[in-house]
Amino acid sequence: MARTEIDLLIKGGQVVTALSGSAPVRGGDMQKLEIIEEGWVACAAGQITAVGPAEEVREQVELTNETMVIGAAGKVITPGLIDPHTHLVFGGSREDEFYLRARGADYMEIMEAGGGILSSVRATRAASLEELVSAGTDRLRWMLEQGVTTVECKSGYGLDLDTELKQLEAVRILKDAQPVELVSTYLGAHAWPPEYAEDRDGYVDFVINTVLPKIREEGLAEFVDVFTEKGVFSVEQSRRIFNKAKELGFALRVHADEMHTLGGAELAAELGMASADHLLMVSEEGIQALAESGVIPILLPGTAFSLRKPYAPARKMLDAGLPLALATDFNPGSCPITSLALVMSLACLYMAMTPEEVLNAVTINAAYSLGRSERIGSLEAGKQADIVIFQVDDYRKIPYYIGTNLVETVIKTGKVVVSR
Ligand code: IZC
Ligand code: ZN
Repeated sequence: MARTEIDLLIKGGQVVTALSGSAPVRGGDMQKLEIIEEGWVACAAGQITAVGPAEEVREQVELTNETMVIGAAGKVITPGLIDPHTHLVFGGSREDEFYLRARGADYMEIMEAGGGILSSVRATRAASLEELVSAGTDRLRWMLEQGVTTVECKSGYGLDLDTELKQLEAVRILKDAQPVELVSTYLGAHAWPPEYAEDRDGYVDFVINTVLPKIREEGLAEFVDVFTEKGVFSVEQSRRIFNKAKELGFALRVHADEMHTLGGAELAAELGMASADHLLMVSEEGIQALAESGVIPILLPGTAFSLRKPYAPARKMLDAGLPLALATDFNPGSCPITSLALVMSLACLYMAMTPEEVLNAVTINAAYSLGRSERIGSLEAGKQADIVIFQVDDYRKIPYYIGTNLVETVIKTGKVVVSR
């Protein structure tokens, strides 16, 4: 057999990956991982060419003078982590509300009093494009240094046309300006803008007739999301927005059943969405509807932690055979957490997920929810070389050492982009 010339070889670590393929892993199968002790990962031109035990990979590859060799003995090698739900780009910050919430103030009450999301809307409207890009660059660096190589980013802090476009334009600039792969989502239906306080259906009309077509025309987002929540967007208002988005060719994600049991999960199943996110308050019927659909439930335990709310019923969903993903929900209000590893620890401790389940959740299932699992989300020949090396010898230590960044090396499309 002809050997492939490679430009990167990672050798001798514990290789840990979802089983091969691009399908999501569901229910009981989320316990399964492929684990290769003292494994090798070979890459060429940004792609993985071989993964396996040393003796197998050695026979398939040819090293040249240019081949970079990284010794990973005593280390864990995983796919690049994927964060499929963030509100990355915003102006200002909300540490003042953090103090209020620490003393017992409720997140939704702060919002209803004109703070919360609307406070970030004011700061984002006031920020220049350059300021949004600069802040986004810093935040993406924090995430990359913690092993995250793909991040979904929502708008939703403009609510008017110009600021929503400015946020999505910032994401477009960031895509080319730094290594993390970004996925854009339009979340105009995130809160009621002050301009439409007395005419809520007028705002829904504005989103449908003005903003969605413009964003489609400019190619500024792949997904459309809605904050479907009591006091925010009703299921009926959400359905109107989603139907139009679908007609225009967007794929869909939804903030579902976060604070109240409203039926967001059922709506996600009805419309064949890519994901239904949060689900702290999902009903039995909602779980059943998701089980009969292809929707990926994305759980965000950092938000439950930060808001001191009950956690989503992960074990019930796994028992129902669902393919769970996990994300940070990084945002300036309910969850200022950039660490996906911390979220993995919280998922283990407070949702009784296992280290195997959380690894599948932040790799292959997260990739699938973003429509990218053919290319990323596992370590296997033919996939993109997005790889993390952790400075521990067993993958179970990743969620176990809570709050410590164990990342040593991050490789994005075959290039070393973090080395600590
Ligand atoms: O800025 O508070 N829940 N949207 C829905 C958020 C939290 C983000 C925020
Ligand atoms: Zn969110």
